[in-house]
This record gives sequence, structure tokens and C-alpha cells, in this order.
Amino acid sequence: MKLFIANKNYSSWSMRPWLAARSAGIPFEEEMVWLRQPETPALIRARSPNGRVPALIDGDLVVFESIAVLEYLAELAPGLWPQDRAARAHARSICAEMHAGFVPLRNRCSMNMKRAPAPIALDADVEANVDRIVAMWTDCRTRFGAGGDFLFGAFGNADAMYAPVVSRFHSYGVPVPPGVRAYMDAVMATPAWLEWEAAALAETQVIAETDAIC
Ligand SMILES: N[C@@H](CCC(=O)N[C@@H](CS)C(=O)NCC(=O)O)C(=O)O
Repeated sequence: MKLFIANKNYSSWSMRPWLAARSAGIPFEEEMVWLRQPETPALIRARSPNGRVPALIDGDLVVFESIAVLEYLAELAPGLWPQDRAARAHARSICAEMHAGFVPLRNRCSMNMKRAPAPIALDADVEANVDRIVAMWTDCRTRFGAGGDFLFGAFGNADAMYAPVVSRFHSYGVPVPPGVRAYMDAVMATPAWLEWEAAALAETQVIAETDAIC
């Protein structure tokens, strides 16, 4: 099984299934494509029918769109979703919300793991995204998080889906309440995060902050 991804420093959508698979102990190879090169669109299109990374290639099967890849991974490792049906439904809801939304935050706070953490002025629409995510994480930790340090206790798909937001909040110095900071620190201390981050920091390609990746 191979996960087709882009730059670890910048590709937030690639990060999600990579963290989920790694944290669940699912064996996979990876193939990486550099973003913003002349050949990038053709290289991606040759492997992924939507012309985007990530894509998971399992034999003849190509699973694309990060949310579908997370679902596929959870079929291999069911612990990626909470065991409780109501918690699982909520985890899927917030994953869908991330996949479909938070466009202002995604556009104006591009993931860049090498960015020296420093605050920027946030427009009102970005602030509204931040407020919603802070409320969501606080609610998940309160209602479902008792069994561990993550949104639904153990690290799972919901944490993988929001890991690039953890990175953005950290890099762009977004003020958060202590409980949310503790959650972010827990995510940033996982072995999977540390492995991804070390590879991201070793990359050499630089893409301008104004050239929003996603
Ligand atoms: N909705 C897609 C979004 C994937 C996406 O936008 N990926 C970006 C990289 S993070 C991409 O493939 N960009 C292609 C390019 O910039 O050429 C998903 O969830 O997988």
C-alpha cells in the first residue's frame, strides 16, 4: 500500500492520512511529489484522478480525497474512529466540517512547519474559524476525551484531520485557552507528528507564504 503525498512542510491534506496510518501502525510506503513545479500537475494526475494529493494506492484501488482515505484506513484499523456510536458520529461530523470548510483559515494561514512561531493579525473571518475550532476542540475534550489526551481520548482520525490546524495555530501564534494548548501540545508530542515534522524541517523547497497551498 502506498500513500502518494506532497511536501511535508506544506501539504496539510497529505499530513492527515499519513498521521492516521502511522499512528495506527498501518504499514505503507510513501511517494512524494514537490508542489509548484512545472511537472507537478501531470505527476499528480497520473496517480490521482482528482489531480490532488493525498491518494492511497492499494493494488488496483486508488482512494482519493483525504476524508475517504481516512475512512479506508479506519476499515483497516477500526480504532481510528471512537468505539461509541454517538462519539463516532460526532468525530465524522467534525472531520466533514474540516474537509468542507474553514477556507479563510486555510487560505490565510497556510501550513508551514518551518515558520518561526509568531502571531499575525487575523481578519474577522479567520477569527470566526478559530473561535469555532476552539469551541469544537473544547467540547470534544470535555464530552469525549476522558480516556486520553486527544479529541476522543485516543489519537484517531479526528486528531489527524485537525493536526494541520494545530500546526497553523502554533506557527501563527493564535491565542488559545490553556486546555486547547494542552491538546495541541499532546498532538505535537506524538511519535507520528515528530516523524513527519523532522522530515518537513529537512525539506529544502521554499514556497512563498502568500502562495496559499491549502
Ligand atoms: N479535497 C482534497 C484537497 C487536496 C489538496 O488540495 N491537495 C493539494 C496539496 S495540500 C494538492 O494536491 N495540490 C495540487 C497542486 O497544488 O498542484 C482532499 O481532501 O484530499
